[in-house]
Amino acid sequence: MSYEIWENARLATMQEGQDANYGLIDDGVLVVEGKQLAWVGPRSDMPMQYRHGAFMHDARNALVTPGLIDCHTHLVYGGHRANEFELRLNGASYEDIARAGGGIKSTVQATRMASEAELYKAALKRLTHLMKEGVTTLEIKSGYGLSLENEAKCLRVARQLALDCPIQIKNTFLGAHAVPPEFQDNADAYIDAVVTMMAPLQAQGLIDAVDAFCDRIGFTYAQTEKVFKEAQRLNLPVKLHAEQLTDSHGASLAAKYGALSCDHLEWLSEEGAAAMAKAGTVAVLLPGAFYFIRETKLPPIELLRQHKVPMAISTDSNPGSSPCTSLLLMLNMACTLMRLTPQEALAGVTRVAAQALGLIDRGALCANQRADFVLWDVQHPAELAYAFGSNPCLSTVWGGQVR
Ligand code: DI6
Ligand code: FE
Repeated sequence: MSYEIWENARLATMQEGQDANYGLIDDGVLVVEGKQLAWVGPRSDMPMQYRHGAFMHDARNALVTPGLIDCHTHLVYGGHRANEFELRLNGASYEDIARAGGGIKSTVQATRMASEAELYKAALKRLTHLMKEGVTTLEIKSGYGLSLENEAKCLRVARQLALDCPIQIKNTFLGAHAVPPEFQDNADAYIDAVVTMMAPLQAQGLIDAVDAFCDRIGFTYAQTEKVFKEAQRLNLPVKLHAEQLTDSHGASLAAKYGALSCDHLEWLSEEGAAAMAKAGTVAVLLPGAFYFIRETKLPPIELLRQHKVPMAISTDSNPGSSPCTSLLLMLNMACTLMRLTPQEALAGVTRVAAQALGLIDRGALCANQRADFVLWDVQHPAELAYAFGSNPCLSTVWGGQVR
């Protein structure tokens, strides 16, 4: 097979250990073979064998980073919640609205009413926006259907998006997101139903991982563990919405089940952080939700650093707490609101985000990784986190192809 060579690139390789300075290579070359990177490095070191018969691309001195990875989204849902945004501006809190039957439950109603085609159309718009900013892999959670039939409907939409669009999508089953109206006041019975949904969804090829919302407006520690036990039995990896509104010890529980990630984590304790470090669980920080529901308690970034828990950043794109389809904006907010360095933030949407999805074939620019990369109209990678409200993406290469 012949090679395609991208030259005149300034590379931020984001390789492990090298990202003290983003793994920067000033006059860099990427050699692509099929869907993979065959060689990455400075032009002066490139073995001549690759040049023979290769197709050449001029990156025109663009900055090149790995394709961005959005590792926590709820992209498929019906309707919107601008009305609740108004209620909150008139004094109600996010939790007040949830308890009064709004919140997640109102989106569940809209999602159940929507046809598969309507859900697809709405999600495609959001996906297109993310892709325009260089997102090449993302996760989509269910969790607004809350019955076998409606969860399957949403997960099929996510699978269809992946078939139709140049992007890879990981599906996560979040049946344990909220208690649906037909199980009102009987969360335990609903959890039993969630447990029975997993095997059929897996048999239909619709799920890659399992998530739950463990919090005072979500599910208890014991209920969450029931879900995890079944996931473990089915060999499905788990992750958790943990310690968003309270310390419910979700992080320790998730770590006990070898979770890929714990997400939100505003109320994470030292014990939780230590457990995550030991289990190799990634902390997924969601600055959009922190900002939009006006949290005042920051996730304990210093604690995560001390315990060497890898930090990923994601949009949490959803209608209630983060109606956001800009991963670049999250880079900026992770720095301004949560005080991550631009380098930590960029690792958080590339290498560490890949880890949060259990993917080892992407997230950095080096040989044998997927040829997923983005050309940016900026001089230095810190600019990606620094500027907000603009999109410097020039083009995106996904699996070796310009998309
Ligand atoms: N935490 C969140 O931030 C989203 N889900 C969750 O468990 C919000 C979902 C929503 O408000 O619709
Ligand atoms: Fe979420």
